[in-house]
Amino acid sequence: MQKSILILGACGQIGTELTFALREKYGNENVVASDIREGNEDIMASGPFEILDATNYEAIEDVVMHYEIEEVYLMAAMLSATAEKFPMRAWNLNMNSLFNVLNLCKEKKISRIFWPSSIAVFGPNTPKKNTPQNTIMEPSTVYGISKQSGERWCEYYFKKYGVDVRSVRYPGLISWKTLPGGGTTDYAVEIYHKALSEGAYDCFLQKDSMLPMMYMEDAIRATLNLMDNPSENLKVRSSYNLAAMNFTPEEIVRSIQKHIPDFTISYAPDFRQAIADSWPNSIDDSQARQDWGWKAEYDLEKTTEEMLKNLR
Ligand code: AKB
Repeated sequence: MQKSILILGACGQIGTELTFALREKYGNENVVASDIREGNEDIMASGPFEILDATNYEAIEDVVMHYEIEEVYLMAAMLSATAEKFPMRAWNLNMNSLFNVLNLCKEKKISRIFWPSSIAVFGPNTPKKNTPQNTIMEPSTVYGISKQSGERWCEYYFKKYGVDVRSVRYPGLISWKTLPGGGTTDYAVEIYHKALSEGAYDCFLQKDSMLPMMYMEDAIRATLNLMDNPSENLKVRSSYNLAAMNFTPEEIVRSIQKHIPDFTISYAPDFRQAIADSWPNSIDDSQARQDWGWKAEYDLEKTTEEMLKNLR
């Protein structure tokens, strides 16, 4: 099937791999990558690339019209740790970029949107274990507040204007192609880099902080799968819970030590500990399994093998 796609925030951790996957699926020339600044050279060289500010409605509209874009993936966002330092900038980027694409779809200039939400929509009063799809959501972080508001707006635009917006609540994502930036779950990527380069890592979370995580290949498969499903299958238009594995820093260390026995860890929790403490330990993703057949393939051991093999 031929379609024309725009990715906003294509040079970030998820955007990079999503761009490669979409170009493979739909053809390089049909997938326009964009970001606020130049980034990954392969992304800029392998297909159309535009410098684009996701908060600028007119600029996005120009690109949409020029390339006759049908689908937009909005991956530009400020993540949890950075957002705590720049609350207003985070709110401006995370919300205005979403309104821009929702309004483009409302005005029938595009026909479908993917927008990522996060486990950050949950807060300290949410049940921590097997967090259900529908539950108490009182996020205590700037990023979480923006994602929860975004979910409400997505559902509103779907119900009120028929905007076909689809979303998942990503857990922490582990990948080797591009480093994450500004998140609380970033430690689970940094730790592999440091294990190989220095044989030691100083972790900013305490050893028993359990968080939901996912290997990038699963996350990309989930995203493409959700976007491929017929609209009538999708019962949730806020955002779907998505799960793969849950682990603590101590557990990821043990998994790495199976390959690098001398690897050592020290713990120096900082302000990100409070963010991690407010998030679930594990997620119930049965609604996604039921509606569109979601199932994760990577557990911690398989993720560790892939990360070390590819980073080496
Ligand atoms: C973060 O740590 O901020 C992100 C997320 C869980 O959405 N990785």
